[in-house]
Amino acid sequence: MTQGAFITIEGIEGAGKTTCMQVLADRIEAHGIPLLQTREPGGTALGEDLRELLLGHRHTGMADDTELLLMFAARAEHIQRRIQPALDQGQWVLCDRFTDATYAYQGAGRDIPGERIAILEQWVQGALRPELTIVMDLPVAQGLERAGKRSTPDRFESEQAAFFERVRQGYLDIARREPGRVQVVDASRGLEEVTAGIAQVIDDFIGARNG
Ligand code: T5A
Repeated sequence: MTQGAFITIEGIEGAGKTTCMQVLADRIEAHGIPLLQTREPGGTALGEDLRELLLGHRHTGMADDTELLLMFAARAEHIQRRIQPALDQGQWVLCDRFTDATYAYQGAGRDIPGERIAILEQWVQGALRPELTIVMDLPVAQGLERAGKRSTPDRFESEQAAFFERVRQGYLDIARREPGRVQVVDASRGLEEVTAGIAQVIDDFIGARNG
């Protein structure tokens, strides 16, 4: 059986990832492709518990390495229990954030060297990498304003704007290094334009893959 495609969506807070997940899912499912929609950190019972620890305010000030290792602990569980089995069965997997978020937040944001993250990436993922990653890019102030309107800030959303500037730049650096995998969508536009941009990216991908 052909392996399913692994697709991820990334961006700073309030970029519109959650909103656009449904657009992507609808386009994929319209082609009759079986799809698993999931998110990180999370996606499993254990992963969702780790998400609470990571996003909640109970452990404000946790060590950067602890944060990094908890992200990869959740990811190990997620890959072994859900992502890899789904791909092996030919399902496509659409994931709200994955390891690019670790390079952007723990790497660029918290200044953990990329080489250390790469060791964990290799250990936890083996050869597994997303085939397509959509980075939703917008100015930090605009993203934080949108996120702030939606809910009270979690532990990450309570960071200073300078942190998110580094995270945004971290994503753009990944996109520059890997243009074949990463597509940047201008998320600062109105929802209709953004979703049209997203739809174009996924339609092109489906067309090329099913070729
Ligand atoms: N993290 C995660 C790490 O540090 N390392 C890692 O390895 C991983 C995997 C997860 C946190 O964990 C961190 C990063 C994150 O801080 P999360 O909930 O997945 O948290 O991520 P958030 O960015 O917090 O999710 P948000 O829900 O804030 O952002 P979204 O999903 O990008 O935005 P969305 O769709 O909820 O939209 C926000 C608001 O804006 C509106 C929406 O209606 C909504 O109200 N909106 C728009 N308004 C106008 N125009 C548009 N184009 C709009 N698009 C959306």
